[in-house]
Amino acid sequence: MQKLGLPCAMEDGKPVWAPHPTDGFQLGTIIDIGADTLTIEPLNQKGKTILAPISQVFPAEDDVNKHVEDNCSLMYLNEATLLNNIRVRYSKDKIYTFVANILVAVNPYFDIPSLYSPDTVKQYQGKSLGTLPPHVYAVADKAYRDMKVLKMSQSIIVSGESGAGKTENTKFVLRYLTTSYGTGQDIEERIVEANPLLEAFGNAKTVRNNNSSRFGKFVEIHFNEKNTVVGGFVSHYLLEKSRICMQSKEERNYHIFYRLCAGASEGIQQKLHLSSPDNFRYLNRGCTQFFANKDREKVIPQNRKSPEHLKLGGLNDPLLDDQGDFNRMCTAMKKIGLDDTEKLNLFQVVAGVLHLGNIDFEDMGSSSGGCTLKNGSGPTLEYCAELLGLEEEDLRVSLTTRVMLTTAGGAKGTVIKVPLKVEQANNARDALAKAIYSRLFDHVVRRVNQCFPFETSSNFIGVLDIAGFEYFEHNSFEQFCINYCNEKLQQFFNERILKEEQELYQKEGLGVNEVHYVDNQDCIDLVEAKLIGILDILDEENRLPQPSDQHFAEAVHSKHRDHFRLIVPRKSKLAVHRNLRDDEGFIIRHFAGAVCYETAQFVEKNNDALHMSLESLVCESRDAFVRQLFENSSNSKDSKQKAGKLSFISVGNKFKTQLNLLLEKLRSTGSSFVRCVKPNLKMVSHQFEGAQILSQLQCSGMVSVLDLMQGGFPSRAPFHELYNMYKQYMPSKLTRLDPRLFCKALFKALGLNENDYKFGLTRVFFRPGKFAEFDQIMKSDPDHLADLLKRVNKWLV
Ligand code: AOV
Ligand code: MG
Repeated sequence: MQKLGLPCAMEDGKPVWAPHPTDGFQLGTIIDIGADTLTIEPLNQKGKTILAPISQVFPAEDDVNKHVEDNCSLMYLNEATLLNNIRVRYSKDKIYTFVANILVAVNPYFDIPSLYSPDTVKQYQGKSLGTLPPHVYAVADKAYRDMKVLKMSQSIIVSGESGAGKTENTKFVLRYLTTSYGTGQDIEERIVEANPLLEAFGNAKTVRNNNSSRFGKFVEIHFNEKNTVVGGFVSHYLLEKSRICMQSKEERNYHIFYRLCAGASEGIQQKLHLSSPDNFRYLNRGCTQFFANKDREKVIPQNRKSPEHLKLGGLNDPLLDDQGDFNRMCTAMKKIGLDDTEKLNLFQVVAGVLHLGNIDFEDMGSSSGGCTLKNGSGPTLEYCAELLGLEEEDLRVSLTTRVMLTTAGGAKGTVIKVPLKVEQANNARDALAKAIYSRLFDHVVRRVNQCFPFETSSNFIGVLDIAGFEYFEHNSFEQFCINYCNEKLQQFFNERILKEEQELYQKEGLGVNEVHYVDNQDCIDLVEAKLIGILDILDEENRLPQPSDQHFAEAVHSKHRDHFRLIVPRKSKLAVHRNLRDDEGFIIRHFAGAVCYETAQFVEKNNDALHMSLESLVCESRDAFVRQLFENSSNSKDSKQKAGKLSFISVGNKFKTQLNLLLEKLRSTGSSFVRCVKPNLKMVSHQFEGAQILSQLQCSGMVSVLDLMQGGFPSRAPFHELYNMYKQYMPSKLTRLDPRLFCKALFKALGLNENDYKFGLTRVFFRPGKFAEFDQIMKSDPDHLADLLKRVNKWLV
């Protein structure tokens, strides 16, 4: 018996998906229907019942072990059937699944044989979506064909949480396009080989991913008017700077530091005064727990357990092969055309940062309140100065004092040196290290871009590899920026998928009810609006003589007292946040869920400027390379005038500008989406953690897509395609009709239920699951087909 308000597929006795705490969903049957809850008997626990809200129970397919390549050919499109389809496919090592044109990619955590082989690459070239099994190559090829046919640049937006496989899939796309549509010259190789270099400087081991990208990137491959690769361009976003000086437990600094220590030749080691990573403060405070972790030990590949690796000390992570990676990186550097001098320049600055980190301070113990270098910091200071091209004395003074402009006593403009306390000197040292390293990273990207220059380009295919929505126990400025970015990308996704889908229905005259989705413009405004947006409030704080994180948080709350998207930490569901005071954080209701941001350090993290004394120190380095890193910094000019003023370069607003440029670019291209999914937290193969995968699908907006599809017509085929596909099975009388009439006649003859499909102006649209049914009749049932042909004939007479 079917009750009011339930989808027609859900009635007593029929199988349904009911919520399950770890698997996401479990199969069961409805045994009682309440006002807004259902009583369900789980299939594998006869006699037991659970109660579930109606909104969280979904109709199941008749055969739950069946899987489909395009999720839209299922009868019931909902989050439970999507999860199940992905699960069944994953268990057969089929990691890719389409939901209409959106590709879902589950990280297999092992190399699936021949999935990315050169033969596979060849197979996908020139093939329409849907003719071969789902693959990231299919998406890449569609982008290429669209670019060619529509004469329009394309972008592929790859998203997902940390460790979901974004960077790997991005690399597969780049390799696919360059090998398939290049000229066979080394420009293509360079585009691919740029990655090891970027990853050496911008990736690190985190608890979520042993090779986590700590920056976002948009890689464009440019094509000429003949649609062959002519060059490339990389834009990068927001390198995580806090990692340079400090890492969380079991995490590491950027790969390059360890690789240099492990792999550089003895000559270089000596020149750079390097030794084991354990001897450097910036490296030895993260990964300390590693060897105590028994679980991880089990998955260490045998070949990496060699004594050579272990002798490098506790910081050599057995999961990573720093020495081998160093060699691979050097090969890549060579391939993209970096000579030994350039290589050494890079290494020298990296080593300089390491030695800088080892400089320690101690109280002078006098009334002046200042500090000095501990034990004069011995050779450390000397090494650091040498590698960065600085005078030891200048470095010492710049780290322990600050230049101020005094206005006291009317004597305007006297420059004085104020001694720093130990803590302030530590901060100065770390700020210098972060500035140098992030400038170095900018340089690496700039240098990489010089390797594949192009004079003119007709169109490009851009691949966006940027971190997905993040919410941790503690969320800071980095999460705030990345989630803001994801709000913008989500809006773009909605625009492209939801809005354009509805526009298509309209254009084709289908008369489908509009599907409402939540527009997140209000959330974007909350962050980026002029003056009252959180980014501007933060900048305003940064410009105050004495900015404070508390005052900033208060300002955010007071300017947005009744904003639907903004609430005080006290209202959090989590106890850790409920204890925060109003001036210690704020909660934003994002499209993917509420996140509590702790505002400590927001002010500091929002400022990219070095204090004057340090800025002029590096700008006047003896070393041309170091000088060049700081060349176009806005502070270096008229530095005299700025003496004493706290300089400020906004990180948040720079990101906002970059992001808006990126979105402008994306909007001007055709787009495809790849949603990456991380199957489990242990980072192992063949383990499917349903509940947390479900939450990723929800966060990525896939669920609203399914809602739209379920109410609409997710499968569609242009008349001429259907005509070409089936004409071979048809009598000649029928094939003489034009494709549209052909389809009409065929559908009429088949006696298809008119609710299952609609004729648009250029194509047929099918309700969920109905195209697959139709296709099956056409292809696999000769008796039925023969009968059908008779009817078609009759109908045509
Ligand atoms: P991410 O880019 O999404 O995370 P990665 O692309 O770095 O994630 O993938 C993490 C790891 O998963 C890789 O280092 C591989 O070991 C494995 N992996 C991913 N995709 C595949 C695949 N298709 N086949 C085999 N192994 C794979 V982050 O950068 O952390 O957000 O910031
Ligand atoms: Mg990555």
